[in-house]
Amino acid sequence: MRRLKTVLVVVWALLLVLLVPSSAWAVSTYEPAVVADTPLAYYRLGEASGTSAADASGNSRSGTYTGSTYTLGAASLLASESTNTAVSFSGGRVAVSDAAWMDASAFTVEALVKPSTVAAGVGVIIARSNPTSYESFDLRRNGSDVVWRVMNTGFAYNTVTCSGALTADTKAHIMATHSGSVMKVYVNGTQCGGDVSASAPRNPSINEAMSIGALGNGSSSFAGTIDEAAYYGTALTEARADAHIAADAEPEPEPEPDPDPVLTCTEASPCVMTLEGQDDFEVATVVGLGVLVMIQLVGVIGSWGRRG
Ligand SMILES: [Ca+2]
Repeated sequence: MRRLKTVLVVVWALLLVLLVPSSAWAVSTYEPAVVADTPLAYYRLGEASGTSAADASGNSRSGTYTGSTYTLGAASLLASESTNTAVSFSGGRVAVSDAAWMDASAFTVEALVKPSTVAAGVGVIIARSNPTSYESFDLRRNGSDVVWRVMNTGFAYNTVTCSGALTADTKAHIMATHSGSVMKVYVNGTQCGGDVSASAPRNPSINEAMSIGALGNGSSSFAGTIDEAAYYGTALTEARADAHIAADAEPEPEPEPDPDPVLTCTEASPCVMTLEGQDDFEVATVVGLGVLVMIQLVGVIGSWGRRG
């Protein structure tokens, strides 16, 4: 009897595995690609409420939504994952307090953006700047250009400009790097603006907060959606930009679900029952499991017979 129970439990477990739709196991494909590059901080910006912006890097370096004009729960800019939302900015920002972990001598900033306008004007995507004057780095929109500028230890800016890289209401993946001596920008996985030689950045030696969506004093705010903002302590390569973008490939469309199976009488008197609306694979699976159960039952009955 115990053996029969074991067989039935196994059969039910198999049926459950087969019946749970595969979409229930769908997970983000972009997040692990980012985390694989060990970001110092990674803001997915998927909060539905509250003022804390969680850090998905595993380093617990949360930021704070601040300023009056930002909207949580904007449509995700990831093609592969709609459930982790984004933030629509128009004056607010995410502030991340100054800390020693920001003081990298080589670094990368990355985000998905969807500007609501590319008209003349500036909108900061990610910056590390103090409220009044000097700053460390600043990735921004200027009109339709992407501009990456980093202040060096001589208090001068080194700048990469990607002309006309942005279109209004169109998403773009942006990665900007500083190796300590060379700055690069990749928009949608393609380098633009060329290699720019740069002096050593001030970044390792300053005490300034980081902010997403505006400068640290709230000015030069970005108008539009920002998503999946990350900061790394190394200069990532174009191959990694490509890998992140590839990881965000749109999922295969879900196949049309089979209609509920229906048992119908296809011939009257005597009634011949037909199972409709079930594809061959599922019918074959059920039949196969049935055969397995029968084999086990025969074994159990046989062993009872031998005992008798
Ligand atoms: Ca997100």
